[in-house]
Amino acid sequence: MTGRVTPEMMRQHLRMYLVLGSVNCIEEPSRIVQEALAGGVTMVQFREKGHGSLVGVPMIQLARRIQDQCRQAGVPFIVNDDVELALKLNADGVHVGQDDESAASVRERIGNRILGVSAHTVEEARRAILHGADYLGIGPIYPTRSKDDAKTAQGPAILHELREAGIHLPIVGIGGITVERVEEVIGAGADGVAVISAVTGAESIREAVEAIVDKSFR
Ligand code: 3NM
Repeated sequence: MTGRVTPEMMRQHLRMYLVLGSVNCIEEPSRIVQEALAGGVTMVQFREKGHGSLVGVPMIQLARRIQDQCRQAGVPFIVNDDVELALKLNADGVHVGQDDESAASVRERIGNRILGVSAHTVEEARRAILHGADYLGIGPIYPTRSKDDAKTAQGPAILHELREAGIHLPIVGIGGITVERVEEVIGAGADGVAVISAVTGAESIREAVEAIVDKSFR
């Protein structure tokens, strides 16, 4: 593998970041991924979490299917909170939260693969950067129903606060982001938006992605 992803490349990958697992999908997840890729999704995170989520072989099979789709589309495939799975699949990266394995330890294990870290405060953001994060996931920006243990929504002000505190690492906003809210999130300092329900619950997956991509250009 070549070196670490550059901040410029990372910002492009973050523009329209689709996060999903089987529990977020009312239809076949790989069909949602296919339509989303056709609409211009720039990165995909496999997040198989929550009540009723797959484990074992079915979980790995789904991950592989989505990874193949991403590979064909030339879009990075990131695994949420499962370094072992990411290494087994040779995924493009890993995303971890504050309650998961420490970012420093994940960085050591994944080499130059992309490392995303969820942060909620300036202090957490600074620590994640020291530990080798390539991007920060900041949320929830708005109230969300897609994460059981989500914290209180912080509003877009947290993005301003981080930028004003001198945090220049690429940032993606997450939590309750809809097509209508994309401009506010980008305007507050995010490089892109990470969404689950705005895409997985859309009547037309492809059109929802196209609308978000359209608005996430600065
Ligand atoms: N992480 P939706 S909020 C996976 O705050 C996730 O870190 C969050 O789903 C965080 O786009 C969230 O449907 C759920 O609100 C995002």
